[in-house]
Amino acid sequence: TKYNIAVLGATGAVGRRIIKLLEETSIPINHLKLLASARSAGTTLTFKGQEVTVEEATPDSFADVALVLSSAGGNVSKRLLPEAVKRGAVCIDNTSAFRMEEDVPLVVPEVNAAALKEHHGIIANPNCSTIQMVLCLEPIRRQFGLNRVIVSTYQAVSGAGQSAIKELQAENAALVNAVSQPTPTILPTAADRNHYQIAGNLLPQIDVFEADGYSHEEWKMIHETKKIMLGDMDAPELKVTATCVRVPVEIGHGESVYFEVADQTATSADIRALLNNAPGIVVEDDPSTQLYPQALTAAGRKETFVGRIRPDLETHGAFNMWIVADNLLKGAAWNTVQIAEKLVTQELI
Ligand code: A2P
Ligand code: 11C
Repeated sequence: TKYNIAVLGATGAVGRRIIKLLEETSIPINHLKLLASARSAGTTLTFKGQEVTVEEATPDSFADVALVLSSAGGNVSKRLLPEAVKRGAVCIDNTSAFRMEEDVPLVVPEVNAAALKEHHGIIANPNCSTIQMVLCLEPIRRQFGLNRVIVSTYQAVSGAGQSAIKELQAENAALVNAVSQPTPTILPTAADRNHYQIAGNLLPQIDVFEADGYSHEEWKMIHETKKIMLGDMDAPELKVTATCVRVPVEIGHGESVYFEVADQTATSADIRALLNNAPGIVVEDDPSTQLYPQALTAAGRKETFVGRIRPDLETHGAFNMWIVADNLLKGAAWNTVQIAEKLVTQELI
């Protein structure tokens, strides 16, 4: 079988990378449809050396489409994906629109590919900062048990889309040229009222705030982690807390992760060895040669990088580590294409 595939949000930061990854995929593709808003209808993008015209996404765009890879924002997903499912398509959605619905698998293939079997037409791709963290925590949880996680993130602006990258670049240029700063319109999030400069700055807000004082990004890291690793978004047996911070970096989310395991015999050498053998992870960890993951070296790579693995000096069974991944690849486009490949090989489309 060859599949008709649609990329929804094809012109975006994630969509463009999905197209690129589909050039190398093992999935047999019959026809690739590129969908975006009316604004970019008629423009072209390249797939395998051929120009493909971008079309405006409408419900009827999905007739005859087997698989939709979607990254056009939550509202677009809410409006169009049920229409795609009605027309027989299976959708992999990069937004938070459906992630917490009971019958929607939330999948990182290396962690919980088995959950794909339960799908009812929509599969959710987790939030980028969640993906890279659970990828590294799951081998540890399986081997040693996991009681508690405290994470602080250092997230690149590309998580907020192509327009946020442009905003950082314009602000950086104004800094370098010592001219007045342009008025920020996107960051910390287009969905909130106030916008602040990110160049030369740190913003402890990603997404909007919840009533409890946590940002929605922090909420996602807590509840997505529990759903992916334990199958229950409120699982009480694992405690997770998060602080999410936007940094003036274009690509590559960093995370400082403190975790407590159940098995008190675990050593950092054990954890390093475990992560070394885990799929999708590259250990870069040698203080003697100053080897550790960096945003610049992780950008453009599909793997997740981990280093600075060390025991807490005062709490037994507790460790710290530093994780970096390309938020647009493993955090989004690559994880989505991996899910698509699994659906095809497991005959779930
Ligand atoms: P467009 O380029 O036409 O605006 P990013 O996350 O980088 O900001 O990209 C968002 C993606 O979602 C773009 O491809 C954008 O298309 C697409 N998009 C935005 N609004 C809509 C819409 N109403 N219908 C379909 N696609 C949309
Ligand atoms: C960011 N993590 O860095 C966000 C982007 O729920 O898919 C992804 C938002 C999401 O801004």
